[in-house]
Amino acid sequence: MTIAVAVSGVAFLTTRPEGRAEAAASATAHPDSSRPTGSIAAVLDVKARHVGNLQVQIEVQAVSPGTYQPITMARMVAWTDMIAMPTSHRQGPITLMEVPGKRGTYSALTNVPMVGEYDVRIELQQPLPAEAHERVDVQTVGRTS
Ligand SMILES: [Cu+2]
Repeated sequence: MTIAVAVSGVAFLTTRPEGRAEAAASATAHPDSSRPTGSIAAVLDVKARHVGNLQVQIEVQAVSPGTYQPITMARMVAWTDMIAMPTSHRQGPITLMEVPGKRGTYSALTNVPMVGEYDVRIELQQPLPAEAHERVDVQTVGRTS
């Protein structure tokens, strides 16, 4: 399990009205965090596991920092890349769908081409940008781990 924190950028804040709204809301919630840039935008808790037959189950919980309110109706994608063979079979974007009944939790099931260790990169695109990484070890094809 990885807990990653992403930071909102200046470009995002100046080009996206909802980015400004989010920053304003977060500033209200945390009086001490009045910094205009570099404020924490989202916390992504990423889990990735091999479920057998080269299939990887990805689950991500997205919450607002401080309040830990689930971030719902987000647009989120994943990329997988084999660590020992960078970019040779990179896959994505893989769309993660919000799990019914689990607000702020997103999941996807994907295939990797061969046994090995993979980097799973999660990209939260809407309503605010955030990124997180998790490693998953995909061993013998039939194994469930
Ligand atoms: Cu490979």
